[in-house]
Amino acid sequence: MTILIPLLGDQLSHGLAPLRDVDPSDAVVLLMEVGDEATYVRHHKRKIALIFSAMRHFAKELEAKGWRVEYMCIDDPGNSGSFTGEVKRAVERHRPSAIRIVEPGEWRVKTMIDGWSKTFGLPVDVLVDDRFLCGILEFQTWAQARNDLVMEFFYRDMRRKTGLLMESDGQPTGGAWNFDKENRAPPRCGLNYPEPMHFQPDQITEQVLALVEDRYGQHFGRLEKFSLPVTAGQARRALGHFVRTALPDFGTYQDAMVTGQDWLYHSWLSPALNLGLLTPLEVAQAAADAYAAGDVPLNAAEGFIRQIIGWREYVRGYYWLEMPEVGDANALAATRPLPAFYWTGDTDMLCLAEAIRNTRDNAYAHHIQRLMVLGNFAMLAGIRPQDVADWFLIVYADAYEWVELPNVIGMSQHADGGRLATKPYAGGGAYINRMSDHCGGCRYDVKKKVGPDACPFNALYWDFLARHERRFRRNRRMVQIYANWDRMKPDVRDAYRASAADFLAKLEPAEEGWVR
Ligand code: DLZ
Repeated sequence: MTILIPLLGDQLSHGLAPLRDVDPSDAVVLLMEVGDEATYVRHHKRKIALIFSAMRHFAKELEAKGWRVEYMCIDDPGNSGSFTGEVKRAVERHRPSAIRIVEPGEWRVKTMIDGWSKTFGLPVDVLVDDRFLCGILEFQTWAQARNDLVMEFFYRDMRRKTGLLMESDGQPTGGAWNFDKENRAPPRCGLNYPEPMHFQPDQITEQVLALVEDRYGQHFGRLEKFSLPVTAGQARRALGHFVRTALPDFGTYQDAMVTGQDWLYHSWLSPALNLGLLTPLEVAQAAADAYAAGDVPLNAAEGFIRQIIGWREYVRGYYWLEMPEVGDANALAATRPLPAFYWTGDTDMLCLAEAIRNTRDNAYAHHIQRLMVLGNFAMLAGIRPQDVADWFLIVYADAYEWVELPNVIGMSQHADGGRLATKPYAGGGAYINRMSDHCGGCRYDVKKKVGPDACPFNALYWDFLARHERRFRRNRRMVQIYANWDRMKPDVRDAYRASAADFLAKLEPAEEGWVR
């Protein structure tokens, strides 16, 4: 009897659970390009192209390995446009005895799959996604034993579990778990930024690029110079290239921002990793091996490995622990719509314009652009967190809800009331000036505190803290900040608040209709 194995667009791993322990002659693997997934939010054109191209390449690789694959192209006649519709048609074609699928990456898709057994009258076997190092249930057990979800302790457990950067006596390599104090250097003159590995589109990718421009041409973003890896083989080459050329300086400069430099020392591997072209363990192992070989310093290897086996696994656990309620969380009662410039890039604030340009051109921005520029501005300005979350989900090629929502609602917008981060990630112009070269070329003056020429981050920062004083004043990590506020004369405080109000009153909202 035939088993139907639907594979979703971010499940492109040859070692995926339903592809193990099954005789390929007993199974039909179904990959589906469906309109609903491209438009439930209007994803960046480059993201859609990446997923379709990677899916098409993966289907060919499966066929070459002897699997019977059915591939539904977006423009196939009869394509129903949804996962459930395509699985229904496949069930009618093949009359399988069961469906086998890996748990999906979004709550929305999980609720679809939960209905399949009843709809199709078939057993639906939903397998654990063991590409992740920490299972959903394992994280729930970890979380239940604690009052607060401190990532650092979770990360240490993951280090012990994987043995990465661990000594035989159970102690962390180098005598410490974390070397972040060495990882906050601002950029300096004379640094050479290595170019990440770019891949020339092949015929499959060229076809997809034309199709996406034709169907989704009105979506945000650019397709020109598409060069992302679309196969596991390419992704592995990109990983090796990153480890050799950028990882040695990744740690030291991971929070730096430089005008015109879109990657600095970041890996740009997250799109491939989150599609399944790479596994988290092979990525982290490559960094650990480079350290063991003496090719990269410990602060770089440890900082990178923490992102992969610590933060990435932690936010996935948090997502499934807190959904669906966290999707609507708005602890700071932020109601302002997203500003239009998040789509157009049309702002005089150079740090924001640069981050949005990178986002539009590459469906990418690095971590500190996302957190301390785009996210920070949205939180200070009181933008509705669900607008911010949808924007981040749309514009980044690596964004699936399991990873994007905790990062936006929890970490960057503090909309979960501090469940994920004990303090809001708020910063004024001084932070951006310290960590970037943007302010020198900006029409705003970062040294000015208030008025039309002052960097808007300065007044917005103090206005945010004043607006949420009752919530944050007693936060132990913010005592010093409020002591500074208290030391200001009342007219200085009033001037900050008036300057912020002037700026916010002129903020043009994005046109309605793009947000869910
Ligand atoms: C994001 C996306 C897009 C744009 N298109 C498809 C698609 O046509 N077919 C598919 O299988 N997956 C697509 N995806 C990724 C899915 O949205 C993703 O697999 C689910 O949200 C679960 O994480």
